[in-house]
Amino acid sequence: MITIWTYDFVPGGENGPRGLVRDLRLRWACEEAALDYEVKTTPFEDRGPDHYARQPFGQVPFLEDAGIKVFESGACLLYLARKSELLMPRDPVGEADALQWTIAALNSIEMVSVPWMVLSWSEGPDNGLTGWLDSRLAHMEAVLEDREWIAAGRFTVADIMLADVFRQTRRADAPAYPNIRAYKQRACARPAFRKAYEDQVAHFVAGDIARSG
Ligand SMILES: N[C@@H](CCC(=O)N[C@@H](CS)C(=O)NCC(=O)O)C(=O)O
Repeated sequence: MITIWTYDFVPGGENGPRGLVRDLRLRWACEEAALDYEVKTTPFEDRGPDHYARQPFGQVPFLEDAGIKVFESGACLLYLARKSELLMPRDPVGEADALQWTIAALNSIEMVSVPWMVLSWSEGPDNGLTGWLDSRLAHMEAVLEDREWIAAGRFTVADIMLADVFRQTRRADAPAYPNIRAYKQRACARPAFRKAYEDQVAHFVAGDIARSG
C-alpha cells in the first residue's frame, strides 16, 4: 500500500489552496493507474522534526511505499510511474519523451510560474517575471497546437505534471493561450483527476470538522 502525505489543514476560501496542494499530483497518478493508496497527514501549523526528516523543506507531498521514502512531487510521480505502463510508456522513445516533458514542466515552466505567482502577490500580475513566464507559455501554446497529450502520443505521467503546473498558474488562463486552456480542460475532465480533486477537497473539509469538533 502506497501512503501519500499531505497537510492536516490548509486555508479554505476562494484564494485558499484546497484543490491545488501538490499531493493531488500523486493521488491523480494512483487513480489513473489504479494503484492502492492511502492518505496520511502531517501538521500544517506545527511542522516538527518528523516532518523535516521526511521533507527537508517542511513541505508536502511525500510518500512511502514498502519502506521506500520519496519527497518532491516530481520524484514521487516518476517513482509511481515505474509501477504502471499507463503512466509511463515502456518503449525507450516514449519513455524518454514522457520523462523529458515531466522535467520540462517542473524545470522550465514551474521554475518561473511559482516565482511569478509569489511576486504577483505583492506586485500584481504585471511584474518583473511576466515576460519570462509569457515566453514559456507562448512556446507551450505552440507545442500544444496539434497534440492532445504532451508526450508519446498518449496520456502519461507528464500530463499530470504539466496540467497541474498550468492549473497553478492563473496566467495560463489568459485569452492568448487557448491551446493551453483546452489541454488543461481535457486533463481535468479525466475521471482520475476528478476523483483526486474531490478527495483532496473533502480531506480538508473533514479536517475543518475535526478541528472544530
Ligand atoms: N518542489 C516541491 C514543492 C512542494 C510545495 O510547494 N508544497 C506546498 C504545498 S503544494 C507546501 O508545502 N507549501 C508550504 C511551504 O512551502 O511551506 C514539490 O513539487 O513537491
